[in-house]
Amino acid sequence: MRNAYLRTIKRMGSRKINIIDLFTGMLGESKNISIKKKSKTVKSNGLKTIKKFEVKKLEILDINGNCNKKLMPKLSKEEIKKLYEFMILSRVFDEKALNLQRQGRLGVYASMRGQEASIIGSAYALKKDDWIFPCFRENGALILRGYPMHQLFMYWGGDERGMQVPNNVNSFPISIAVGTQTLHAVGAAYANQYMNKKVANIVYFGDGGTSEGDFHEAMNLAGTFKLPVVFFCQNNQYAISVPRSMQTASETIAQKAIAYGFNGIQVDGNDVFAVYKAAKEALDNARNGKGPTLIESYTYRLGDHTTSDDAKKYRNEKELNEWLKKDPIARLEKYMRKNKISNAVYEKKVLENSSRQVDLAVKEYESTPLQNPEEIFNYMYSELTPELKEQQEEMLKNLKEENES
Ligand SMILES: Cc1ncc(C[n+]2csc(CCOP(=O)(O)OP(=O)(O)O)c2C)c(N)n1
Ligand SMILES: [Mg+2]
Repeated sequence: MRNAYLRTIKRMGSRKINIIDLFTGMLGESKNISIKKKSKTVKSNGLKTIKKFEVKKLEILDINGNCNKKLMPKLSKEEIKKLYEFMILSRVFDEKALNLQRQGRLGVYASMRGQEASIIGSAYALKKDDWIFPCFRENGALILRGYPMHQLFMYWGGDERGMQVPNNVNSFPISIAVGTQTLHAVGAAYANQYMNKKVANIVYFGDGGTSEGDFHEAMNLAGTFKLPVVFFCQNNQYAISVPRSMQTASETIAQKAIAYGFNGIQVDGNDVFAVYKAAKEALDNARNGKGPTLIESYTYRLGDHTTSDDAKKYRNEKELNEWLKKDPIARLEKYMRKNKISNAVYEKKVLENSSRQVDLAVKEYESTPLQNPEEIFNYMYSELTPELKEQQEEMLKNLKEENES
């Protein structure tokens, strides 16, 4: 299917030249427009270049754990350890969630595997008063912000009380509806600006989210009003089974910011130092009245889209193996060992500590009494609509009958 698609694109590519030939011939402007068939470039004489744009990519840590010292952000050894520990905690949480789901102890779950640097590097750059607008793939960012893990398990287990965000965590609820959270973030950023609060907002979304109208409206508003918001796109190369190449004709997602009048940058999303540095600069700019930034975190989803998916049906093993070599955790581990920040004993301790924390969270999740079914009617309207009232009565009647039988 993919090959057929690529063949069609190739055919269209060679036809393009003929269409341009036809077009210039029709206009009789062959003197003004020259077409080099071989290089396929179109040169227009007499036009002024009024603006040129560049798209930059930030890379600091390579797959062998070597870093570009000139670009390295200021991070103490303790801070680097914190980044590592949250990345491991995210992976352990992830593995537990996937296992629970397979055992029927959790609902659908969206894995972060492979995106830990992208998620943790960006969230680590936040200040306590900043706000985060997550989609469904940023459990690690929420954990880093202090979101109780047992509540995340509750949420993924189908208990909406899991998304009752604690007062000490500045986060909006997880947004399953793709792209909608970009508008929430921009609204909040507008409020922050209006109230002169020195607070930044970060909104997460995927490559697929950039095809939503909401994303473009949010970008436009943020650019126009110079709002304190960071658009953080986790480009993990797929939106369920749709590859990034079929999502947009733009060569990068970062360049989309240009059209809206602000900075866009691509970062190696598997390089925690690059992600942290880009996010920190963007968040500082937002807090200091310098407006929004779009960060394209170029990464890869190593797992399935969710537990309801089987990525083997649309991705080949070769591609997966190439990305496995870029694993963000292995890369950071190599750097830390080389720089004597870690050793095998420390790594073992981090893993054990993470497992302990996650196991405790599972215990708390599973020992929480189930929600009363009646509550599903309680939180949307202060007064129920007649239809909902009827449904509520019917449900209560059924429950009563069930209990009596
Ligand atoms: C508005 C809306 N349309 C469709 C869906 C179904 N859906 C859930 S996830 C997803 C793909 C999202 O891809 P991307 O934005 O790249 O994020 P990723 O899952 O790769 O992290 C779709 C289409 C949805 N949840 N919301
Ligand atoms: Mg995606």
